[in-house]
Amino acid sequence: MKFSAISDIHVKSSGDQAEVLLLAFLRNPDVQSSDVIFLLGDIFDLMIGPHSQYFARFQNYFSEIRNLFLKGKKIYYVEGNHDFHIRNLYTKFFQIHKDLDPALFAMAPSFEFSDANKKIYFCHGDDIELNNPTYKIYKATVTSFALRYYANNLMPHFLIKSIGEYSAEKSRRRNNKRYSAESDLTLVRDNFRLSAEVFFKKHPVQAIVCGHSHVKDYYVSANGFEYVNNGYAQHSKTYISIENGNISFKPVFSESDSLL
Ligand SMILES: [Mn+2]
Repeated sequence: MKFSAISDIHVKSSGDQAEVLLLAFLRNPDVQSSDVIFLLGDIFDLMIGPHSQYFARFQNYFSEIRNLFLKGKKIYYVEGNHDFHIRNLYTKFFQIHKDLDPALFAMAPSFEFSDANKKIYFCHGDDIELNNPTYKIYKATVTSFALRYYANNLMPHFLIKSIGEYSAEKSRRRNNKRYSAESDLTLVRDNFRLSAEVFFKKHPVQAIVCGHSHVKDYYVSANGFEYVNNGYAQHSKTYISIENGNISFKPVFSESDSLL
């Protein structure tokens, strides 16, 4: 089997560089030849709740996934911490596009596949991350029943849009800082390797595929599993490809794209 996975693209608005990357990923012939295409969270920044406005704001994305579903391609989505409470958005999407098969789309906190004698675990990465107590409080709050209800039923779209623009500016500053210090990356990378080790003890698999850390990494554990993270997609400009159990990073853009 063949899987393609990407996360942490952080598309803020249609026409930005992140959207260019997301569309190039979805249009990539190698990605399109996968059995399953995984979107592992933080694809959008922000996308919260089932607001129909997203269909217009991210028209290119929704028409691209429509094309993929028309071709019978499967897309499996794991919500991140910048795109969540969006299950009902996809329910609406399939209500609008009655010619598409909703069984081609799945959403879950994680997915597990067995192929080529390997059990492969796909997630966003925040659920396995250790040593981040403030994040855990944030995550528990945003996924609480009350906020889920608010996001699905009451939260106005304009509020999410303005929160998105504010937090985009904050995370831009944070990322600039993050990428200026090499030692910071090593700490985050090692914490995720450790998190993968701890996860593996409770839940043994042969490969853990995730994102969230924004630190690209491929690590083979002495305990006999692989951990792979594609990092911040706008920096890595790659995606994770798993073909017959073999994991590699592949470039999102083909050479013909760069000639455009
Ligand atoms: Mn994240």
